[in-house]
Amino acid sequence: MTVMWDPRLMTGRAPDGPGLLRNFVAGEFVDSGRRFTKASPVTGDPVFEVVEADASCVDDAVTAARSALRGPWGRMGERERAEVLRRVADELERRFDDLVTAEVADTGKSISQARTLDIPRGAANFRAFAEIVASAPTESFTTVTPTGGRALNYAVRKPVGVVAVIVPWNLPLLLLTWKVAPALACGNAVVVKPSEETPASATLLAEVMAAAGVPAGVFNLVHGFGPDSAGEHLTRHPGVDAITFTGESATGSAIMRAAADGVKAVSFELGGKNAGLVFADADLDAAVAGSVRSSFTNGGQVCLCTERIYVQRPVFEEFTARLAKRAGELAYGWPIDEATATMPLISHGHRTKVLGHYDVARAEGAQVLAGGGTPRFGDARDGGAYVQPTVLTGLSPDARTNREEIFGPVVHVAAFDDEEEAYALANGTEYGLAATVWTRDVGRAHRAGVRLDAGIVWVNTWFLRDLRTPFGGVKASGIGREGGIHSLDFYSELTNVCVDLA
Ligand code: NAD
Ligand code: 6OD
Repeated sequence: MTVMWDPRLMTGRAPDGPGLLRNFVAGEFVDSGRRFTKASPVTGDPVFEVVEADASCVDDAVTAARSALRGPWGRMGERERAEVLRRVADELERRFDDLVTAEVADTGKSISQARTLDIPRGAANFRAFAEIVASAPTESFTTVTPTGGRALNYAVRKPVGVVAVIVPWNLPLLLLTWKVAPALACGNAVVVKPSEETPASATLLAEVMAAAGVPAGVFNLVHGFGPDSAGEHLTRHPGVDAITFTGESATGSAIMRAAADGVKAVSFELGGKNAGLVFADADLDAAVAGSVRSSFTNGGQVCLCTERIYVQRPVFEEFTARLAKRAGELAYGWPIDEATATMPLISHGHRTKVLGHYDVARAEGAQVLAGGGTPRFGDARDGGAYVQPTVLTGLSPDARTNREEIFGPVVHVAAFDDEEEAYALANGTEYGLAATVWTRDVGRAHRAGVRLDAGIVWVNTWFLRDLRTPFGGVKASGIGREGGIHSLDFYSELTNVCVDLA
């Protein structure tokens, strides 16, 4: 049965039974291999059946991508490709309601977040990279030759080839389009593997690609898991030229090993243990409201979420009490209620992991200032994967709770005395994705940008991201930068042409 995108999917029910989501290869939906069930995070009930791509399906997808590069797609100029990207954005906007249904059905996130962030950002990625590729600067140099003449050097941007795009479940369409849009803008063909937890919006994206006139084989989709499944088949495939991956740091290591065989280029956006620094001179209302957002948005399941907050001692008690109160007041509700501010975790497996971290924190001696357990609803949501938004304090910087990424709605708060100590605490982790600083001191704001070991430093805000800016992490949080022209550097190869003008 094909999927009807019935809005009741958003409440964790498939009224006519779970619809079938298939792979998309060479412009056709294909049904081969085993199937797996996708359960709703809201109720635990099955919402989709998904076809798992086997090695032969992945091989077909890579072959289709390679052959698309030899067709009309490979002969298009930047401006024509930019026009195709704009048509994809138009079509994403036309399918807006279906995409919202798909995203909420897969993740249990609130309909208001899907409507204001996930889906619009998906379309915005295509519009942004249409502009960026059409206006990318070129460089040329003249060189004096040994005979006293001149030579002209200029760089030609070419596609890398077949790009494997592997993404996680937290912001499924947003993170997928953030990679597919620049890859196509640069003239590549892609084989995408969404998370096994979020197959729906990627399947809709395949329909969107076909409707927007993207040539067959330029966009291919394979569903499945990582090891011994579609993910590993893809990363080990000799026909893949480059791999762009967002997910856990440990998975990044596994993919890097697989990529080593073919010396494939990699771009990695990985895990984090992001710090927030609240200085005594901060606007405390803004710092509390911003920290609620940065800790609990999307159920704490954003790589950029804050899991450690360090507060300057004079305002520590007040800030911590206000944060804990606000965490306890976050509105539970069904995803389709506009006022809902919480969401379930993605799966029961992930809930077990997050609750395990709550137990570790208690065993380490943490004080639980808010949450710490699971909510009870007295309805079908009791079958879902909910946990309470949680605020902890009392642990040392080297406690497991302060070192390991939890990826749930939980934050630990501790005090610091001076700026040097704040930077040392924030930097005292193997990760380095993002940091947030709350201060009114302009000098300190700029110093923090230099002193913090992170790919992104936000001052008096959080998750405000211009798509033209570089994005990525340092240390175990990633390799490389995507965003704006930095994406073009990963998704294209530069050939320098040197012409002797004598
Ligand atoms: P994950 O690493 O478990 O899975 C991500 C994707 O990789 C999935 O599609 C999965 O099927 C696939 N995969 C897993 N093992 C693989 C293998 N051996 N070979 C090929 N593919 C494989 O991550 P997740 O649980 O889906 O997502 C949460 C993680 O993602 C967190 O660590 C979070 O911080 C990180 N994340 C990082 C960013 C960023 O921009 N830095 C953004 C979002 C999420
Ligand atoms: O700004 C974006 O669109 C972006 N790349 C966000 C990443 C969020 C990670 O979970």
